Amino acid sequence: MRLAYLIILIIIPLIGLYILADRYFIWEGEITYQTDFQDKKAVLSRLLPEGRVQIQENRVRILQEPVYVDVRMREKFKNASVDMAFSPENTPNIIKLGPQIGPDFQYDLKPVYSRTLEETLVNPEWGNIQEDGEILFFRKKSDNANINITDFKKNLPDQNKLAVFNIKLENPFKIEAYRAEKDIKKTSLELRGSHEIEFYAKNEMVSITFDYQDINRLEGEDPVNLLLFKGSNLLSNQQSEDDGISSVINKASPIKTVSLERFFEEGIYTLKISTTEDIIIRNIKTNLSRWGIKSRIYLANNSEYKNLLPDLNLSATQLWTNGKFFRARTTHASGIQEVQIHNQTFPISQTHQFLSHEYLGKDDWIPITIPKNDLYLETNGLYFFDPLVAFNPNPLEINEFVETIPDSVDYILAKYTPAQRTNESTWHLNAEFAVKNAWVQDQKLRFLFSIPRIEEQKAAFGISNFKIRLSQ
Ligand SMILES: [Ca+2]
Ligand SMILES: [Ca+2]
Repeated sequence: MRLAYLIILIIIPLIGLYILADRYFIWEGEITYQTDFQDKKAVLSRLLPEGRVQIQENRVRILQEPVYVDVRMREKFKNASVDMAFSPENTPNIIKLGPQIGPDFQYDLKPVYSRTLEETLVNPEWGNIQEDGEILFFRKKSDNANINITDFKKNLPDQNKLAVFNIKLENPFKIEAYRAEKDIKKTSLELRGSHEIEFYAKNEMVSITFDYQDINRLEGEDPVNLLLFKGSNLLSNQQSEDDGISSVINKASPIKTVSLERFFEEGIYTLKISTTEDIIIRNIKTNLSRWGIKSRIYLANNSEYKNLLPDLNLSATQLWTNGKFFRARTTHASGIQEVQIHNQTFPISQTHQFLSHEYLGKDDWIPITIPKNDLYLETNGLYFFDPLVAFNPNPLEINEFVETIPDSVDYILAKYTPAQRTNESTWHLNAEFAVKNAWVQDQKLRFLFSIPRIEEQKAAFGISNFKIRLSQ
């Protein structure tokens, strides 16, 4: 009898207090939440928006992106460590995850999964060494006895032989037998919206001028920003104002000009033209002898714009690239066409849909012919309007487009935590995030999954358990 009283009066309230305390207080400066995403929890939301996921009996499958989960955050925490159990079946090429760090779409995303790297880990042709969260993959055919990551970084191989993942290396690119040009050459091009130019200069004065027009087809002002970078360092920033017309009048401004002139020490530089899609860049005039347009190009010399820009030259565009993976889209019926990529036909057969193409040959430089333009084209390299200015300053970056490692690549340097292969049907992903300066709203911190190309690849990311440990 006394024992029963003891239980009722002391032990049960103690258990209750412990449960409450566990929910509302933090033990030892850390707290762990977990969910299978089947139900909404007080501390973790489901994966949202609901229309992008499919709930199955033992897992939730992400089919479209982005999706997010809200984590309750009543206290300040410094770190979040995530452990996800997932199905390795039909995974997407890349998964990025990260906390919100500002309003709207500001997330500190980092790649937490790469199918290409996971496949390379078990590929018998490749060996690897792992040090401090970094992995160096090497082809077994080459002599790699006593290789280590620290020495490898000090003495990098030729960039044609190297691929990188989630890692920034000091760019050692140099051209020994280089002659600076003084003459300014004009290249006619018709580019819509923001573009980036990457170039090499060597102790020389460089002048770069763009002519552009504002077609005033979209609501809003159309300033043009010219941002110059060396690596991630911003060297200069200049802004040209809108033409004064921010409404939709479908009338082009007269030609306007932005230019940059300065001395450059030897190195690789990036010039970003950041603007709206009302701006059509008409040409570039420069004495640069090595330059290309980086990753994304949007060609505007199509009949769609002829009424706005009557002097538009509608002939086919001829480009060269060191890229290997392509994704393209047109937004107008007049852009339906057959693009030639190194003698292979890449049909752009419908509007508003991204189509992908992978070049598996061994050539370093690939010609691309775009008969009708009006094409938004992405690649993992540079585009050149003239093969004489072509150069290859960067190692191949393994991103969402790279599904096959080209034969020319002998080494891959990656900052990556491999998945733990718990058993055949369940693997685990582990990732750490700094959340000290994260954007917490209504005591909730949002984590976003960004899975580029998941729909296009008809892939899925099936999660059976999501665990997050927050610590101070
Ligand atoms: Ca506008
Ligand atoms: Ca305008």
